[in-house]
Amino acid sequence: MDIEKNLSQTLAEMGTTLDGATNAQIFCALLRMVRDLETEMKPAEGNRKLYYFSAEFLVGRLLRANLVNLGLADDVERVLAAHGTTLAAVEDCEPEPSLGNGGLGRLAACFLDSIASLGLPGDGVGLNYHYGLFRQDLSEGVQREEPNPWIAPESWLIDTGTSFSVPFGFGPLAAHMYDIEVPGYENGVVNRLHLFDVEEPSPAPARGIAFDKGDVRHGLTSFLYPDDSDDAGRLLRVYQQYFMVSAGAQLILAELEERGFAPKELDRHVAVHINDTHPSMVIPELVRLLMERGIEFEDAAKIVERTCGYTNHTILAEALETWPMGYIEQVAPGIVPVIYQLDALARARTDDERVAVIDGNDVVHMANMDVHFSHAVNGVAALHAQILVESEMRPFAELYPEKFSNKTNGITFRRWLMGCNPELASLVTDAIGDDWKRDASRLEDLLSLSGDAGFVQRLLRVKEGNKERLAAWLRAEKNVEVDPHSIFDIQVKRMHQYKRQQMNALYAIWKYLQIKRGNVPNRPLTMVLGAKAAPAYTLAKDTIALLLALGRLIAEDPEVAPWLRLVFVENYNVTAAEHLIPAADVSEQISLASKEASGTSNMKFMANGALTLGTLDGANVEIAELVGRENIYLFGRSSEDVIGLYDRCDYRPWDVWQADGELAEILDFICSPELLARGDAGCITRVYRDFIAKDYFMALLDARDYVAVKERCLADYEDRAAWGEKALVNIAKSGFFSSDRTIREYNRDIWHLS
Ligand code: CR1
Repeated sequence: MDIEKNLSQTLAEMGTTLDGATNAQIFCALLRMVRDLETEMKPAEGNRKLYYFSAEFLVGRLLRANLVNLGLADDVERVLAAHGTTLAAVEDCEPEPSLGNGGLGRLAACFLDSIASLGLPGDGVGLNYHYGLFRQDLSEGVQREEPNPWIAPESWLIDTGTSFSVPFGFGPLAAHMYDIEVPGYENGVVNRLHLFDVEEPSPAPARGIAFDKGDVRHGLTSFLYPDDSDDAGRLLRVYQQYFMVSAGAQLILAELEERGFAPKELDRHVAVHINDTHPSMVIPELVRLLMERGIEFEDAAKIVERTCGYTNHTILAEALETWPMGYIEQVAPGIVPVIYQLDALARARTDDERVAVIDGNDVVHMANMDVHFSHAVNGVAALHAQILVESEMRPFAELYPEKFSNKTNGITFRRWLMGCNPELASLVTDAIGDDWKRDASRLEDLLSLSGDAGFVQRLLRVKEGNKERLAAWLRAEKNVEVDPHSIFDIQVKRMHQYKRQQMNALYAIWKYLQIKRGNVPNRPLTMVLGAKAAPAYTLAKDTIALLLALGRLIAEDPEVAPWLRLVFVENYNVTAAEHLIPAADVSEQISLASKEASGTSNMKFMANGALTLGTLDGANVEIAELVGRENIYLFGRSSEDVIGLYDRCDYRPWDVWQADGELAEILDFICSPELLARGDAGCITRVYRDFIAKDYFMALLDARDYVAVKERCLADYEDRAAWGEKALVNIAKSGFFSSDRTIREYNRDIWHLS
C-alpha cells in the first residue's frame, strides 16, 4: 500500500499537505488510514467464541500498536521522516484512553492483543469511561485528582449503532455499544473490544472528581471505580457492573443466535471469562436470560458453569468484593431470585459456610459465586496459584480440585519491546533474525551471544540511548532534569502499602544521610517512582506526599543533589511506562512476599534489559528460576515466613524501631523539621506513625536486607561488561512471559476456542 499517497489524499481533504500539516493533522490522517484498513479485515473465526469481561482495559495509545500489528510501522516512520517529522512526535497528539487503572487492566489489553495475534475468536467487553480513573496533579505536594477526558471528536471508538436495554430497578437504561478494533500481528485478523456507554453522558466536573453519584442515567460511565466511601458510590459500582454484564450477556446471546445456534448450546459455542470479581454478575444474568428463553433453572446453571472461567488477581481480602443483597435488589431485581437459587444449589453441594454464596447477613460473596459457577479458576503466577489452593481458597480447592490451575501472566512483546524499544528490537533482530517477533521464546537464541564483548557493548549503548531519550522526555513533559549517566532505578506501579514504595523512601533517606556524611557513591543514582493512589486510600496518598517532600529536600541540598535524585513522575500511565521501562537499569519489585499476585511490570523491565531488585513474590519467583540467582538481586523474608508471622500475629514494628538504632534514625528523619518543611506535614507524620505502630506490610522487617542488597546491586553496575551480560540473560529468558504463551495456556486448558 502507498502510505504517502494515502496520507496526502486525506490531508488534502483536510485542506493541507504532508509538508504543511501539523502533527495533530497527521495523527488524524493516520487514524483514518488505519481505521479504513481495519474495516476491510475480518474477525477470527471458530466454533467457539470468547468474551473477555473486564472492568478495565488499559490499552494505552493505539496508533503505534496498530501500525506495528499491521506491519506498517517502519514504512510510516520512513514517510514521516521524509517530511520532517517522526512517529513519536505524531503519536504525542494521541490522548491515552483512560479505561484502566493498573496491572489487571493492562493484562486485559495484552490479552486482547495476543488473542487476535494467535488468530483466536475473542472480543473484550467493558465500559466506556469518559473521565477515566483520574488525572493525577502533584503541583501542591500532595495528590489531587482531576477528570481525565480522552474522547476526542475523532478517536478509535466506532459507534456500532447497536444498543441493549438493561433492566435496572428504576427502569430500563439503554447500553450503547462502541467498539475499538484489535488487529492481530500481521495475520489479517481484527477482533473487537466492546465498550458500553450511556446515551447521554454527563459533562466532566469542572474541578476534581466529585459528581452526583445518584444520577445513574448520565453518570454511570463517567469514572472508573467511583468513590465507594458512601452508599451512593457503592451502588453506582453495582450499577456499572450490572450494566456491563447485562449488555454483554445480551450481545452474546444475540451473536449466538446470529451464528445459528440455540441458547441451550451456549457452552458449546461460547466461552465467557470473568476478569476478577467485577463482572461476576454475568453468571446470574446469563442464567436469567437462558430461563427467559425457556430453559429450566438447573439446566441453565449447568450451561453457564460450563461456559464461564474466573481469574483471581489478588489475595488481599479488601479486593474480594461482597455486595449486600439489598443493593442488588435495588439495582438489578431480575437477578435476585437467581442468586438465591444459585446459593441453594451451592449449599446442596456443600454445607461449608465459608464458601457460601450468600452469608448469614444476606451479603453476596462474588468470588464464591464465581468459583461455584465457573468450570475453571486460576491464579496469575505459580506462587499465587499455590497460595490460593493451599490457603486462601483451600475449602474450594478441596471441593473442586479439578477447577484450579495457574496461568502465569504475560505481556505483549509487540508493545513492550517492538513498540516501546525499537532500538533494542532491531539490535536483537540483527543478532538472531526476526523469528522472535512471532515466537518470543526464540529470544533464548541471544544466549549464544553471551561472552561476545562487542554485542554486549552494543546492548549497553542501546540502554544509554534510551536513558538520554527518557531524560529529554522528562524535561519536556514533566519539567524535571535527570543525569542520563546516573543509574536509573525505577519503581512504577499503583501506590499500595503492600508494594512498599515506603521502603524505597527509607532507602532514599539512608542514602541521603550517607552522602551528608561524606560517603558519596561511585556514580550518581536517579530513583524514579510513579504511581497513582486510590482517591480514598489515605496512607497511599500520604506516602506520595512523603516521596515528594524527600525529592525536594534532596534536590535542594547542594551536597547531595549531585549524587542523588528522587523523581516522582506525575500521572503515571501507559505512555509514561513506554518511556521509562526501556531506560531502566534497575527494576524495583519489592512487595512483601506473598502479597503481589504476579506483577507484570517486572516482566516488561526484564524484557528491556533491566535487572530485578526484588523479593521472592509473584512472578519474581519465576523470573529468578529462569535467569538464575546470579542475574537477579533478591532480598527479604520468604512467603512462608511472612504467612507464618501473620498466622502467629508475631510482628511488632515498635520492637524493631527500639532494637535497631540505625533504622530508628532513618525513621525518625521522616519527622525531621527539614523534611516536614518541604511537604505536607500532616501526611508525612501519618506515614511515620504507621511505620512504628502498624507497618502491616512489614517494610521494617525487610528494610536492612533491602538496603544491603540494593547497595550490592549498585556496586555491580560498575562492572559494565558483567552487568551487560546479566542484562543479556534477562532479555533472552524473558520470552516465557509473552502473553502469547499465557493465552495459549488459557485456550488449551479453559477456553478450547479451536
Ligand atoms: C495484581 O495486584 C497482577 C495483576 C494482573 C493485580 C498484580 O500482581 O499482576 O492483577 N490485581 O494479574 C488487581 O489489580 C484488583 O486486583
